[in-house]
Amino acid sequence: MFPCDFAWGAGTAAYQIEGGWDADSKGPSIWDTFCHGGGGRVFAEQTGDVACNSYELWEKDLQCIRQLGLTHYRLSFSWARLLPGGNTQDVNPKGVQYYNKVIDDLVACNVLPMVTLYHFDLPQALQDQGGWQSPAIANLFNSYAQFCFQTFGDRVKLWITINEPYVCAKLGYELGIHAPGLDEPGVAAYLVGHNMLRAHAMAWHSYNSIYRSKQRGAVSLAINSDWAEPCDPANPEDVAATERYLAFTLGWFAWPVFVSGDYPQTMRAAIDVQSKRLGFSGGSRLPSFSKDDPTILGTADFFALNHYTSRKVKPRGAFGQMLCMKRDQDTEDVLDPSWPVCGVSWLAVAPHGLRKLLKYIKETFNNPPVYITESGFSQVGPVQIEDVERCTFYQSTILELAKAVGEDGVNVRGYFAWSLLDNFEWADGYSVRFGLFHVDFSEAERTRTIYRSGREYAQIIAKHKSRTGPVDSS
Ligand code: GBH
Repeated sequence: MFPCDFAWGAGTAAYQIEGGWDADSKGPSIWDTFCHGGGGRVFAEQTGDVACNSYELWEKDLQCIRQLGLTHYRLSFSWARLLPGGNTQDVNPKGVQYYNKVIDDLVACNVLPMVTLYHFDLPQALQDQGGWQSPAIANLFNSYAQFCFQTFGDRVKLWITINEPYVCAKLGYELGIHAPGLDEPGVAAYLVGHNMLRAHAMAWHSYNSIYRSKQRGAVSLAINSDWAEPCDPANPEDVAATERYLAFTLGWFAWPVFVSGDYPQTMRAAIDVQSKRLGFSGGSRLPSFSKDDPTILGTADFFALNHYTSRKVKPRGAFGQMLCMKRDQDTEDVLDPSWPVCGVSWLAVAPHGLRKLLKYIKETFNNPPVYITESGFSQVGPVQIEDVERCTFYQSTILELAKAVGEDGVNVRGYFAWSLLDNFEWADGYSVRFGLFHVDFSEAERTRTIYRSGREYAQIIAKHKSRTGPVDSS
């Protein structure tokens, strides 16, 4: 039912697991600055200074990966570990050595790496030059990407340029919940998203023209999206609100890359209407692509989807005089009471949404190959190694995935559970656990212990591997 070369993976991100925040000449990133700045922005003032200490304990991670029987492992590179000042004039050999070891070990164990170049942790040196709000960032990112393709692309065949530009832009620049902790509502996030698309596209074009013929890999960006459906499907206002919801999340980045080279019409119209209402006179807050920008359309070799949950949507109405994304989007989302809520407030379990979203992606974006690059379930409060709720989550999610592949004919190429390990869950610190392995953060060894969900995921993988026979490596 799943193709024989289907990727069964799990993912992590550098800042969430590595620690070694200033080890061996690593430069600081915006997350180091954000966490060290205090001010109650991260749960209990926790930091990723040590995290799972994967910088020193990589071999333990490899054991976990092997224990699960993963065919693929998704990790991210810390830009500031490779290039402490953010630019390629100053390469940190110890950083190169670390990722070389990780990649070589994976390949030696027959586990294929998928590498994310950017998972929220901009070098602080580049933030000091304007970061993602400066148009110059696209060139800098492109140089970093080229450096990585050049150095690691002989072994890495699956690349994600930027993880969740939506989250970076909105949580980092609109809401101030993530680093760099800015809140310039209604303006900055659109600019950041724009520069991320320009940066992504430049990196894709570099790969395409310089590296592809030799390295034969594939490059995309990871787009996060919930599934959304109208509260009342018979109410046209709810239907329109749902369309806006999808345009402002999935559409913001998927439309330019997969459909038109530009933002969804629905999104621009909604933003311009609110600008007008509030007498904003600085032109459209959503930037436009110019002929000097790289071509955005067609810059993804597959669709990388991070998917966690679903929403029911209706219009919001009633706002104050504040310009902000929420107002532009003008939607209110509610959870169906039948969907169980897990640890964190935003994550309601509605596995049917994955199947619907995959079908929507197939139909809207011309049947692209899809990797689900994140899917997972969190635990909050007392640790339960027998994490039966998470087991149910993975069982039911993978069942919906099987239907999407088998019945709807969606071209899904792989599934990556989030996450291999309990880790630093951004503003929630260590209070929220997403791992297939429990990590004991109270002791120096950071002991990894498999959860029941990890054991069950390993069984699922083994079952599918045996059904499809060994992967032909020729
Ligand atoms: C992923 O984003 C991240 O890629 C990953 O690093 C992280 O560990 C994982 O989620 C688990 O959280 O703060 O109420 O405004 C998932 C998509 C979108 C989920 C934003 C949380 C925040 C809601 N995220 N959402 S809120």
